Amino acid sequence: MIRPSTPRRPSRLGTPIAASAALVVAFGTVLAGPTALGARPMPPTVRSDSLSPAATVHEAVRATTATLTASVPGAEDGLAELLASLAGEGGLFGHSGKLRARFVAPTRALTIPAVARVFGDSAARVPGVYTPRVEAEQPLALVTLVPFAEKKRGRIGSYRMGSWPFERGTASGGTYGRFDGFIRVTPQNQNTYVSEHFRLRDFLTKDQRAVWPKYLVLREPLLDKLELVIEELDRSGTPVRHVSVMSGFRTPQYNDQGVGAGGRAQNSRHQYGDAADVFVDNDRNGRLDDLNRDGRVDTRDVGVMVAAVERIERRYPDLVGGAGVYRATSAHGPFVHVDVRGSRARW
Ligand SMILES: [Ca+2]
Ligand SMILES: [Ca+2]
Ligand SMILES: [Zn+2]
Repeated sequence: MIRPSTPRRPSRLGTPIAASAALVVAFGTVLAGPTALGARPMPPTVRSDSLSPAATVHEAVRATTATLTASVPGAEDGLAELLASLAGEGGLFGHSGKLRARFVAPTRALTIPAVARVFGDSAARVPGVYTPRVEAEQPLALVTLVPFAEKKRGRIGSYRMGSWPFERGTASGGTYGRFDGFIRVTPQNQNTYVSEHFRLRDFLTKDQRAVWPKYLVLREPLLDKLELVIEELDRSGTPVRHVSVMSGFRTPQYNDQGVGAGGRAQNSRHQYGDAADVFVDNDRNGRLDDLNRDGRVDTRDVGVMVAAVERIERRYPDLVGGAGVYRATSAHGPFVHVDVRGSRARW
């Protein structure tokens, strides 16, 4: 399908175009949300039966790239732009290679005409979780976000969120500024894996249990860092089968309830979707495990996790952020706070 005259610009587009094309192939099927809103699954650009049963993302990438560059004027630029907005420093699957979802604002990459044409208009307009329709070596979901502006008077629908400091004109710089939007989490899509060890539901604010859909802010670099820390623990002799997220995203209205001495920070990173309070819990008893094997569970075991965080931050400076050690109280066991605020912080 490629015209012989199609210009190739590998130096600028090499890896990005390949990875973004994987998305184009991968997201044909609407898992939840859009269907309820009346959207139709888009027609596949590359039919899955035209690929071998063992088709990998890379094979699909090549096929779709060929189709796009041949049939859609400007597609190369569109794809490059799409990937630039998705891939980040670590590539499509992150430094860890373990990301299983990418989050995209509808106003951003997907409104590029070439891409909307391939995904179908609904993928750009309708928030939802889009899952692969071709067999892929590495599964990946595309999450189209709900625009921030859909929050009205502190709510989306009946889900209470409150207001962020940048809406009140305070603390609005850098990573404390406006973000792309919200993930709409439904009973149907809450089990979607966002990385190898974590699902959407793990990061939901722990209130309003009966209210659906819920809304979530979550950033891929946090997931990437958590996966790298798990890998680092494994590598250094602390096998990890399960990490429990005690607290992931916190809506401002929920966070505000816990602000005070010994409590939550007024402008907590948890409100920005890049922080999580976690502990290794291989035996799934709801408490941190005895990671240093001294017969006790205490902050020294949290220290084993912080040491892994330190090594990961040295290796991946773009994932630098906060690490905080918390001791057990009557309400919870010891845990570590991890975030990717962009500058080093320890407590
Ligand atoms: Ca445990
Ligand atoms: Ca211990
Ligand atoms: Zn925290």
